[in-house]
Amino acid sequence: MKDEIYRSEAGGRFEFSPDVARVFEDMIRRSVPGYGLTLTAVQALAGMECEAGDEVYDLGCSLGACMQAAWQGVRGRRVTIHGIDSSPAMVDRAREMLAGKEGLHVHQGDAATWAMSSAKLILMNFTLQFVPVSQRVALLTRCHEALRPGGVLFLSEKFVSQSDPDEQWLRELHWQFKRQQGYSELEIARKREALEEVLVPESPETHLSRLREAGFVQVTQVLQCLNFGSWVARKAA
Ligand code: GEK
Repeated sequence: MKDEIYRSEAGGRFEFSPDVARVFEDMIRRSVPGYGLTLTAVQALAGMECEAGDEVYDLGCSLGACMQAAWQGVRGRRVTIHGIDSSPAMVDRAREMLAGKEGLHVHQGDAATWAMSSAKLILMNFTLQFVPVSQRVALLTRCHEALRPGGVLFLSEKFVSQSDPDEQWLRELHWQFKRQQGYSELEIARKREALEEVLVPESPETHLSRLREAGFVQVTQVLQCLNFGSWVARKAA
């Protein structure tokens, strides 16, 4: 279903409402440049890291696209994949969409407090940006603690550049991407306003240093498309 939410609405704070959940597949593909590549990377990472009996968590799973990518990567290996999302509407739709896929479980809850343990892989794609900045290091530290030795966190975020001219350039490229995906100037402006102080992006430097602060020993960037990036971080073996 096509995302036309900001064609008619005059604004308000962005929420993961039933209306957003209905159009979310279209919204994320037309809003996040390189989203398909993120799923490709998750599939490859899960295929490389996970063995039979392993546990995977996807924090902020929305409709479960990353869970499905991981599932395809580990096909036939009896890996359990838990998706956690705070939006009841997302959880309801994700459960419908993943029905019948063995080993995939969707839970409604807060990533900041959800009990995780013995994880081999934790996915957090475009979710940390919605968590209050003051709580981000604690969440990453919990992820680090929940991972088994040698386990991996895959983190994707919209980011900002520390250089003003580069930031302006990246931002304009993102708006151009959205125009080319069929969003009007009005839709782009309304969504931008709705996300003010809801989605708070940070710089790649901040992500790298926070991942290290949370305890990860090996941290590297694996993807960038315009102002969206992904990092992998491994816990010491
Ligand atoms: C994908 N990963 O398709 N706890 C749990 N869920 C949360 C929290 C929280 N504290 N805060 C926000 N969410 C997905 C896309 S979307 C990204 C992730 C976007 C959930 C929120 O309900 C939403 O479903 C998701 O995180 C963010 O790859 O819309 O830009």
